[in-house]
Amino acid sequence: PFLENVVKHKNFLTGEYDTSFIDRTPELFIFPKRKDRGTKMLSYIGNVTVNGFPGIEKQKKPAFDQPRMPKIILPNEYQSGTKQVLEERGAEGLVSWIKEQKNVLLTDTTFRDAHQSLLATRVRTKDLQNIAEPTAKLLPQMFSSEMWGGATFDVAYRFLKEDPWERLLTLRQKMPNILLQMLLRASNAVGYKNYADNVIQEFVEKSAHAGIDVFRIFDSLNWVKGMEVAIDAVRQTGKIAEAAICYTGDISDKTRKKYDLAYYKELAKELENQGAHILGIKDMAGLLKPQSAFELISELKETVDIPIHLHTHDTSGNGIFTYAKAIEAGVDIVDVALSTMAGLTSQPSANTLYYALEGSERQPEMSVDALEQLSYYWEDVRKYYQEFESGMKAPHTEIYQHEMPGGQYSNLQQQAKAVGLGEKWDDVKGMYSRVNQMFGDIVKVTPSSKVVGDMALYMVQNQLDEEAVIQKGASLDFPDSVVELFEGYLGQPYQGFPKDLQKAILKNREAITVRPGELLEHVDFDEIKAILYKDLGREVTSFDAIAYALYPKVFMDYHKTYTQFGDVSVLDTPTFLYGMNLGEEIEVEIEKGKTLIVKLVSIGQARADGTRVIYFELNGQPREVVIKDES
Ligand code: 3PY
Ligand code: ZN
Repeated sequence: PFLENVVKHKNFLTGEYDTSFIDRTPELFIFPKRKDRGTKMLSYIGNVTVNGFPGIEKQKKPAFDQPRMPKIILPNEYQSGTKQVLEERGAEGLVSWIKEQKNVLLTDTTFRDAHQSLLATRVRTKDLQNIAEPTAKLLPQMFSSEMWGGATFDVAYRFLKEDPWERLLTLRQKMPNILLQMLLRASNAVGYKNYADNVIQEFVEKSAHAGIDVFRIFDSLNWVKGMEVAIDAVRQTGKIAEAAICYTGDISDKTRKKYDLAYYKELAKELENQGAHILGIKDMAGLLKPQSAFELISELKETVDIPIHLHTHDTSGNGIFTYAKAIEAGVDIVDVALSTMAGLTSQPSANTLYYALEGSERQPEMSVDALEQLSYYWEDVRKYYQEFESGMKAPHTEIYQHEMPGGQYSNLQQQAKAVGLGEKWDDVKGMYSRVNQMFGDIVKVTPSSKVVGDMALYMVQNQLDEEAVIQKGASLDFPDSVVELFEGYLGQPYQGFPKDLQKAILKNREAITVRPGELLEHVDFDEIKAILYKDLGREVTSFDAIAYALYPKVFMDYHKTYTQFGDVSVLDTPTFLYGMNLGEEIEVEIEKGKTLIVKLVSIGQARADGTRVIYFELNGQPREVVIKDES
């Protein structure tokens, strides 16, 4: 167990160790108490069985089929891919390599944006891990796998009760031939507000070390100043800085002048000068229409020398047509998802694009059979998460009106339900676009999109219109996120804030116009480690410290759950989400080669103190746990 502890230790895995590592790392001598682990796990299962899982209506665990694995025999070795190009030729070499390719390159977003946009980001590491090796072996021509960042980071701690760093380390191991890509919200890291510069630098450095190769960096107001620290930090690691422009508005609508072609060209040039290796076009809501894509990409190809990587969402149903036009105009890389995780608020389907480009010299080089087989797996796994589906069943062209990002749609809908506005969802969507206009037509992407959503909910809830907000501003208590935006703490929007609205919202407060990072004090990571050491009772990794710096409460709640229930990431997803049915027996591999057999025997009556005794068999031995019934 000692060696096992050493090689699994995060500092060891990330190279953060030296000869004193063993002396400084007392937890290497703490061997898991097996009995304890079993009881903790039974407590988790008992608890979900009795009380349900947050966000899922309490119900009997449905019957799910075992996900279908690809029937293609996997080669023993991984075929070398883009990861080796980066390793052998460096960042600039990879850029040259991209430019040499005739075929359009593909990024597979199945592991990140696809489920962020379809399933409220709830896909667990276990379900990614099981298909990671087949994916990397069957699709070695993939440019990258977008598998981290965005909302996945906090959702992992908050709802899935697992460590996102473990996800990265695991997928890195199973996908050694493909570039791993993440979405980084520039100065907002993977959070919802600006952080101190050294938090961004530390986050980037450790993410690169743990396995991220391509950082797609964007600012939620397209404010280049807010992206400088992140771009520089990525360049220093030797990894790829893909600086992205968030596409907003509609360049084909000549009456909307704010975000026109000239605006995008200017931004692209700025980002290239800032040191971007790749230019990302992040069409987070799916607003880029086919002909506009042709125009935009054609013009940008003339404007910059670096490769262009296009990201869209298929909400309108126009995604494939948009990609076809962008590809015709020379776009280098596009984002797709496996077909059963594609379409609607997610990315366009890889399988569909493959066929759409048949006969074209830019058709991606890829086994469509592999795409289909991997899609079967996702078709089955997706059913586990059916309770998190948004209910959207067909293309929504109304996206061109409300302009809500793909990843926000199902989340805002949940938020509306939570405050009792579920029945007023249409009003909320309408208000969303009115708030955008009221804010001066701003870029809407996390976190600015969340502010627009918060304000829309606030206005519908309080029956306010645009005029009332200005008139009654002095007596209104606006949501915190709205105040912070107008204070300048998310940066500066293009052409500034509407002054009268800003005055109404801020009342007597002063707004800032400098980069928030210039005002935020550097975080002392040693101090965080010292604080955490006391609370966690174990060595604190740099990963823990960063997570705590980003969101202290979320991290501590995660830790509390971990102390109570142990490592629940080892449970299969149906059990994790629904618990167990009476008489059911499951196997849980708690570590390689160690399997527990768990049977739920019976659930006792609720007692006077609101608890129930749950009777299990653990490896054939009777075991009881006491659960508080929250109903
Ligand atoms: C995120 O920031 O999580 C996004 O996906 C924005 O589109
Ligand atoms: Zn997206």
